[in-house]
Amino acid sequence: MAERQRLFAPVGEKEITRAIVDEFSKEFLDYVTSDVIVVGGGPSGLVAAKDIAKKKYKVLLVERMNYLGGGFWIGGYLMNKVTVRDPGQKVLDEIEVPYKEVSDGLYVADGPYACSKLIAATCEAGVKVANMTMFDDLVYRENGRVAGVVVNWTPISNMPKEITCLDPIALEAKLVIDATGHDAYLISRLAKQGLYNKLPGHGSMWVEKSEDALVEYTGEVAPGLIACGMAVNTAFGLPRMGPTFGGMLLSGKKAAEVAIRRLQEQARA
Ligand code: 48H
Repeated sequence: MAERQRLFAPVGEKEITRAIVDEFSKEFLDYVTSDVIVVGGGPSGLVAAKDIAKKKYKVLLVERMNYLGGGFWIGGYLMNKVTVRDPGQKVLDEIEVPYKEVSDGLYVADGPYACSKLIAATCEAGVKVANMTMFDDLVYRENGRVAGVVVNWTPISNMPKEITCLDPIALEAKLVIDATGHDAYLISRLAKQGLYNKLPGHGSMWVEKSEDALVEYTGEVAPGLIACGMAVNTAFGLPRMGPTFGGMLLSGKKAAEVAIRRLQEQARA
């Protein structure tokens, strides 16, 4: 190949590998313990993580996929326009997402625009992300308090179950948030161990009831464990709301308020 003037800096493979391993390891070590771990990077988890981090708490967001956003990229039926009912648009205002009022109190925004702005706002607030990381179990203390999560790489969690001894590791936190959507993985884990009532699953669609109920029921479901988003509907048998997201955004905000209050109480105790 003929020598040309270089466009890029003369950095080779080993430096690139070192940069990745070094930076990842330092951050991961630092986040072995956090103020709050949010599991699930859909709309409710992103808003909760962002609002808590904005108050200068240390927040780790655990997400099983390589991308964040959960169901917020798509409005419904694979169509990428997301809707919110008043007052959900206030969160869109906060993260500077444009929208259109299509009827009294109903707003439509672009899914990719809204979702990417919410992800950016979450990162800008200081939230760190452990993606490709699957929630596996809770860390539980004898005083009945959830004190962290047990995680593994997503590809490892998806290996055939007959392959054993690929143990997960634990991350500690003062509070944990279940934002895993319809499956409510963290609360179901508690339920499987008899530490929480059997989960009823979410009810059928009734948008006018569901979003109010979701925000009302968002909160601490067990000592140290807060639920937000669709996980709340699943945990309390609340109706679903279908393809509208104001409830998710406001549930995330309420989860953050509850978490901040608890962290302040813990600091005073
Ligand atoms: C790590 C995990 C694990 C795990 C799941 O589904 P989401 O978008 O959740 P919400 O509650 O923020 O929003 C719900 C909304 O998208 C929706 O589905 C609506 C409005 N439905 C209404 C209706 O009637 O159906 O995001 C959950 C996130 C995803 O990114 C998952 O990949 C992640 O959690 N996740 N991450 N470990 N075990 N399980």
